[in-house]
Amino acid sequence: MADVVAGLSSPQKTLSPKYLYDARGSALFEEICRTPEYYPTRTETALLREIAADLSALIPKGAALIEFGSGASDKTAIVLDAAPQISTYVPIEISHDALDQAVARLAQRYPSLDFVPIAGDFTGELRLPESVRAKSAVGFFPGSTIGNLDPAEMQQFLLRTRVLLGEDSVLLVGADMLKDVPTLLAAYDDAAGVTAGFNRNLLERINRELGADFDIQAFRHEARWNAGLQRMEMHLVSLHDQHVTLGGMRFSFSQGESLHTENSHKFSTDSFDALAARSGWQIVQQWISPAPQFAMFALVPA
Ligand code: AVJ
Repeated sequence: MADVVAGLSSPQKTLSPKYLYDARGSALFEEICRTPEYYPTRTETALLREIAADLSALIPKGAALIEFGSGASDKTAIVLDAAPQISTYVPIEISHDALDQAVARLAQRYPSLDFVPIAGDFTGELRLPESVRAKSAVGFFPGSTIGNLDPAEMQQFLLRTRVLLGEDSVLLVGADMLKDVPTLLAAYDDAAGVTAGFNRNLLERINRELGADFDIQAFRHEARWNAGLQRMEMHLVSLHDQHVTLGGMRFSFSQGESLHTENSHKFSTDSFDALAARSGWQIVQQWISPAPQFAMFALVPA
């Protein structure tokens, strides 16, 4: 609540993207992945299949695979199939339901794998149990989820992860690459309106959980390319002058004013290399798909 009030009180109204992923939001995101315009998920999945043997070669015998923001663990099986030397899977996920379901499903498919699920926010302070710390750590952070963080948060995440995973670790990070703006705009504003529904669901959630009175239909979804900051942005734009009440407070929106709901940063090999370098890591190997380009970076402590 305090978070939402603070976001609505700033000159550029903002809400944290993590609130997009309630049960309905997660289901809508999966639907986005099936739209023809949203290329990142299918491109990354195809890339992972393509490079699975290369990834396996980087993974030591008996390693623990630690996945950040694992969700439904959809891409994990590609790595587990290619690298049977992995002994332990450590999914870190804030949604208990998603975590339980993913573990139940994978436990059936990989009966000899050890599971050490951690329910928590991957951007927070994390600790691994001793049983996991004794093993070589391979971090897995697919989906270009890193692109949703601000540059300072990306750096903090990578610095903390370096401490968490230790000196002999490898960190595999999926990152969406810079590309022509029309492809990006279409990916974040699909013709069927699924992304628009995903964005508006945030207001429904705030109405339901925090007792606000957003008139959902009075906001339209907008995807914007921010060239200076090299990121896609999602906004909800007020169609007319209006007020919203929340927690006994009134927030006014003028016509055309936007509520900024998400950033998805896009990378070049140079920008990702610079991010790694200022965060205690270095790129040891990288794989980039054909256009629309999506990359997998293998990092080791610098
Ligand atoms: C799952 C956070 C990586 O930023 O591309 C998709 C979320 N937002 N369409 C992304 C999203 C709008 C997605 N991530």
